[in-house]
Amino acid sequence: MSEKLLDFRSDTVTRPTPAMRAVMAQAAVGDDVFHEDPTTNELQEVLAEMLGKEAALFVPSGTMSNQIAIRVHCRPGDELLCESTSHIFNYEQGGYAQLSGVAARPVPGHYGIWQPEQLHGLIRPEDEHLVRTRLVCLENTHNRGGGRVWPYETLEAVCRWAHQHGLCTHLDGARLFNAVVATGIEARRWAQHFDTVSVCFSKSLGAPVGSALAGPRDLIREARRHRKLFGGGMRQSGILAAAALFALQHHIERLAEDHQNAQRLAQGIAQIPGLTLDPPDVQTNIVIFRVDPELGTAEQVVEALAQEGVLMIPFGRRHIRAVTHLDVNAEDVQRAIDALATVVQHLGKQKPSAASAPGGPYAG
Ligand code: TLP
Repeated sequence: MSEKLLDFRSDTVTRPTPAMRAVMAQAAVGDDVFHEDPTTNELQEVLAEMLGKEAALFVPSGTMSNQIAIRVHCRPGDELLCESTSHIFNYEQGGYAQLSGVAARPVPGHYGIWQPEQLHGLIRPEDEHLVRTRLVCLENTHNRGGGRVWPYETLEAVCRWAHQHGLCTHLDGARLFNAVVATGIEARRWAQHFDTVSVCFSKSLGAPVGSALAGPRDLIREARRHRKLFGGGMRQSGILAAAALFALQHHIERLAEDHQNAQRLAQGIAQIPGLTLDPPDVQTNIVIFRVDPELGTAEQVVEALAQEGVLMIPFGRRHIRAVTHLDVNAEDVQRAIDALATVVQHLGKQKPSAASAPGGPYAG
């Protein structure tokens, strides 16, 4: 196959652009463990300002950023509330328990979004048998919810409830800037409702590595200690921070293109028999769709699609996720739709043998 491989598995797959590489190569650097890396210091200041927080800390990954946040807010024996499909609950190896002795109480939302009333009554009373409810974690946009943006008033109400009850709030804003572009609501307005906010540069913003945690100065000072403990103290990190700064300057507004491409992809998918969008509407750069069991499993569809040069990712047995990003354009989206249509037509025709194959790897 001569055509390029189209990678819709995640927005983490982007390669730094030549312009981004150029600023990385020229970045002023020093030893960041000595607080002497000027580019990292600049990134932390710029981001703190964008989020309306006192300070920020550059860290290697979104997972580390979330786990450090949990550790600054909680003590062993505390409990955090999070949405059942959140990244913190599902995809961080229960790091809150492994690393910080914290319990998590998952609360199911609607495509990742809660109604404030759902939380009423969930705070544990003071009793020596019980964990102490301490922290509420939200995710915006919500990955597993199909890139859903929290309705602003709902998010505000949840955080107000948390603070009124003495709980801390943390935002996993791995894709916060997608929510900013989708709604026109500035990052600092979203961020003002949270004690700490994590953002990722390595997802939709297109940087090769890095996330940051922002919050009050004393908490970020503490976060720095935990980063060192977790092995995340970096040295000439300015090379990476330069890419993140470049991404903040040049790659936020263009997220609108990714959102349009996701819309195009969703419209194409909706026309293909056997595939159903789930959630039915696409708000940002993530498209999740369901595969009719008659076609086989999500994994079978993804494998067949890869043969056509298009990569997507199975999300469970029935769902597939596709993410638009800097390295795919409208033409690529059309190719992906055509490839999906071809694959579905082919698998549909194979239906009788596939359905009757007993005990195969995907049986049941
Ligand atoms: N998400 C990855 C996978 O882990 C699923 C992806 O491809 O979407 N919060 C959210 C909401 C995320 O989506 C991710 C990564 C993280 C945190 C963790 O970031 P990293 O991978 O930098 O540790």
